[in-house]
Amino acid sequence: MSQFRALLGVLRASGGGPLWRGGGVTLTRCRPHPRRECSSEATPSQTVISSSSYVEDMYFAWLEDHKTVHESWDTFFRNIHSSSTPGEEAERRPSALLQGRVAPHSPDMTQKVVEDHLAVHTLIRAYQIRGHHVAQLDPLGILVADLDSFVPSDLITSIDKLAFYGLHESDLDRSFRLPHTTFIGGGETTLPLREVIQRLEASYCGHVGVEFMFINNVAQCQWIRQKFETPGIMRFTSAEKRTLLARLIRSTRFEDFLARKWSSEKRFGLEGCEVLIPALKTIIDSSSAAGIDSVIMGMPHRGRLNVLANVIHKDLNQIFCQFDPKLEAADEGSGDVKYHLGMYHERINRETDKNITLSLMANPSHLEAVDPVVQGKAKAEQFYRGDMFGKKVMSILMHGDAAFAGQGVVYETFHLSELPSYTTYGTIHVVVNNQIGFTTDPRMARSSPYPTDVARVVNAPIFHVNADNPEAVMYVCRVAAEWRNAFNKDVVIDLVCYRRFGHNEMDEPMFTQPLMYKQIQRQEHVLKKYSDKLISEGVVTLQEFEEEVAKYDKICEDAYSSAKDEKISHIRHWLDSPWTKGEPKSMTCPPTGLDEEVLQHIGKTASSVPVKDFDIHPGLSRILRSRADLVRNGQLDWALGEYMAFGSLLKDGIHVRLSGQDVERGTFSHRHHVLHDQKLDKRTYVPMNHLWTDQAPYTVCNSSLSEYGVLGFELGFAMASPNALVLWEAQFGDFHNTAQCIIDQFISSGQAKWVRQNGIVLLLPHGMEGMGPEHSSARPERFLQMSKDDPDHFPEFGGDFEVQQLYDCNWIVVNCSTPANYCHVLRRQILLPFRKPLIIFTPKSLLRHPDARSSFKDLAKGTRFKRLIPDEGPSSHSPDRVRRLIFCTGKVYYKLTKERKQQNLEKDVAIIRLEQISPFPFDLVKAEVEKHKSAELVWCQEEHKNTGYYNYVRPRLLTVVANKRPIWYAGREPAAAPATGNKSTHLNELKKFMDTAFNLSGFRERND
Ligand SMILES: Cc1ncc(C[n+]2csc(CCOP(=O)(O)OP(=O)(O)O)c2C)c(N)n1
Ligand SMILES: [Mg+2]
Repeated sequence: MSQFRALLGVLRASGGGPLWRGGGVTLTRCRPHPRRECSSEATPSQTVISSSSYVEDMYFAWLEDHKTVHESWDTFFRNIHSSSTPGEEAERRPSALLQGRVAPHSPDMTQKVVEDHLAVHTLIRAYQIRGHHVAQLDPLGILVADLDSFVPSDLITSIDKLAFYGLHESDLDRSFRLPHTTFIGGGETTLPLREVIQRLEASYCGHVGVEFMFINNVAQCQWIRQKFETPGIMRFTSAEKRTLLARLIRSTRFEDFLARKWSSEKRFGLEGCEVLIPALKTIIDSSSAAGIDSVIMGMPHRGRLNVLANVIHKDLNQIFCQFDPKLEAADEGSGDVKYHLGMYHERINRETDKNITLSLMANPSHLEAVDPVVQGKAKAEQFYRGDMFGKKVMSILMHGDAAFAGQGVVYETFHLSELPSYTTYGTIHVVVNNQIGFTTDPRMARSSPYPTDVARVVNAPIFHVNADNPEAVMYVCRVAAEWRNAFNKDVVIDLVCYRRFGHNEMDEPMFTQPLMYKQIQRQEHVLKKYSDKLISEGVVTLQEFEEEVAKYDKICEDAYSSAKDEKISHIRHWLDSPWTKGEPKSMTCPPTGLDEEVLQHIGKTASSVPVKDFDIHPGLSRILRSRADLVRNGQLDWALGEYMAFGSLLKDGIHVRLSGQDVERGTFSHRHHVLHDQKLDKRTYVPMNHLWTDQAPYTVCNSSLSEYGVLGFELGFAMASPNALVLWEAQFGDFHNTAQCIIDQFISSGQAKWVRQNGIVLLLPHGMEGMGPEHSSARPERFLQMSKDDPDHFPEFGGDFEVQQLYDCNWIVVNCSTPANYCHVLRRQILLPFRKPLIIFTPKSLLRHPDARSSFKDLAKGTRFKRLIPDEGPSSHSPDRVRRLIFCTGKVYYKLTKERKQQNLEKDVAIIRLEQISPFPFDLVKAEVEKHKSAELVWCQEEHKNTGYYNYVRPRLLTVVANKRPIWYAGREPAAAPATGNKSTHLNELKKFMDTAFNLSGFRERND
């Protein structure tokens, strides 16, 4: 690096001026286009030779048409030609001829000029590609932001490096024509090599490192080059500088204030990256100017309070009162307000005088988990507002350097960025790159040069910037906002900064980073540096600066005084996206049945191709024909049940969005919601969108192969509006665990922690089909274990118990055994007066099982979801005589009924289906138990004993019978793997537990 700077000193010292003169001819520079504008103006004798390319251009123009150049040029070129022997002209290049350093007709010279130009072009390109590697990015000056002190050999870091290109020191003052792929010339088309290097260095190796040459779109590269290469482009007015200073004051003094008042509190302060606040505000200003009126943000712990205070403009007293240990919570919520709750605020943007809504999403500790959630929420807002290209709504994501590099969900989120049903039309990512993650150095924390390399996969430009240069930061933020507006693509701002204190304010960083922290202690604060700069430039006076500081300090002090009066914390004040729906007006749910005509109409659409000249696959024609047969007979299979639910909700103006891997067709090829023309590529048809003229839109979208990212996205989408049914389907239920963080941190606990309702639906294919340990289990036990209903408490059944219970729970877990019940539960999800996550274990073999069909009657007007399906067969005629009552859920029911029939036990054994497992239908189970007074109570499941539903159901059944009757188990033995991969073992296990289920003396013997 030092050699590089030394060279630049040499370059600058020697100044510009013509590098060579030759042949007694002097040429002056002429702009802009020599062929058209100079030919009649300048003459060879008036012209100083500073540009061989210029003369080349003139020469080619003359060759094409002698009249296009000035007559003196005409004479000049004629003379040269007449002095050459025939045949030589074609060999000769005018620049070689005119330079005069060699004989005008030397082919060697021609070649040299071409080679030197190529070398200079290559050099320019080298800076564009690799300049960021030597940019001065680290404010501390001790680390290299790309983790590599190697200086690329093709950057001119010392005079002898010129030899890399076959150039020599003497070439520094030679002028070269600039390629169209650079803007360093400004208005010049040629520059001396010395100037070329200086300008490249200024553009690419200063406090901004621009990483963009991996982008495979020329127009986008040109756009960026223009933004960073144009001489003098990074200039600011005095007013802009003053605004920047004022924002920096607020950011800095806010942290100082907290540190003074609550010196022993953790706050994950922003010290060392105070510039984040002006950076965000610049992005918001520029975006607002471009028409954005809603910004949805996600961020981690670092600087969160500062962002709430100075970007979102949360009342300071509301923030300060959170530090009071005596503050009482007025409502539910786990109380981790300071670091995790979100915020929503509508205000006027002062710079643009336009309205803007800013929301910061609530987030868990799990770094980066909020990324896809923010994207989903932003997408939903765009969708519902008809903001087709993200011109109104945008998202900003903030990241820590270690988390951005380390967390896989970042990659998953990037991969959604340009998918039609998931794009938010460009996200601005801001990385607070303090070059440390808790106690871990970057070189131990990542294998990539920069923490931002993940963004390269989507061709997002990355602007690395030294955070101690606030103007450079402001500039890249402005460019980032303009980039998003121009191209609707993601962009990354890498704020290379430092962390002045430990991970939190209580941590001692010297334990692990002694040298870095010695330097940090010596490091002058950015506010001091910048205010000194502006004072010395005369932009502000010392007095003005001090007044601005005092003004903000007083704001903080006043808020501090009024915060003392806050005795109660209202978590509802911290909602990131409040719904207008508000509290439920009544705790009831209407029936979820449908008119026969509606069923018929949806059924017909589902079984036809309602568009002309559309060739579908013959196999699909067969499927549609058999659907049509079912509809004619008033019957439903699983796919039709789903169609009825979606179609009827669309009719009522409810947007339905189904997302997940291969959901359009359905993993098991049963759904076929998107028809594909077999003859015309990309011609598709979604019948569900053509049911009624004034229906809501239906979105069905195959997702990228991600669970964490996509489930997070859909959760965010579902947050935006209560009037939408948003479903995520796992390819197989067991894959949900790669999205476990979203399930644990948001879905199961989100409402409890953040007072935020969400009606997302998870469809998890589940069932033991002898297919082996993979793909068999959606792990019902995990969902049930996290259900919050008390196993030991027998509830009171007042009011509408079903709805009240749903209101009180954290999520609903169901396993439907019939298509009609599946349809009902989906409809109930929307007809409920509140929103609650719904987990549905969906079948595989039942999709086509002839017994697993429903009749239109099961969906008729007045019908509703059955939480429990009693036995309506022979056993129901004399329940007193029933000897065994088997409770089960899902597909095992069909195995049980078949076995019971074979064993002729239909009067002796009643089989009850628990369709809603959680919250547990205590009322209905109690009724069944009381009806079958003398029956043994058995829980039967096909899953292993340590998995499935048993551990959830058993204590609740015991509570129902007040522990007075035993609960027996019929199912697979405990096992580590969810299922066997051996077909015969699978069948043996099945036979064994069926025997247990129907051996009516088996449990008695065990009792004896
Ligand atoms: C998924 C996850 N793993 C681990 C942690 C614990 N943790 C909290 S902060 C932190 C370091 C984060 O470093 P970085 O992303 O660079 O942010 P910084 O604190 O430096 O601003 C870690 C490991 C976490 N919060 N989330
Ligand atoms: Mg960090």
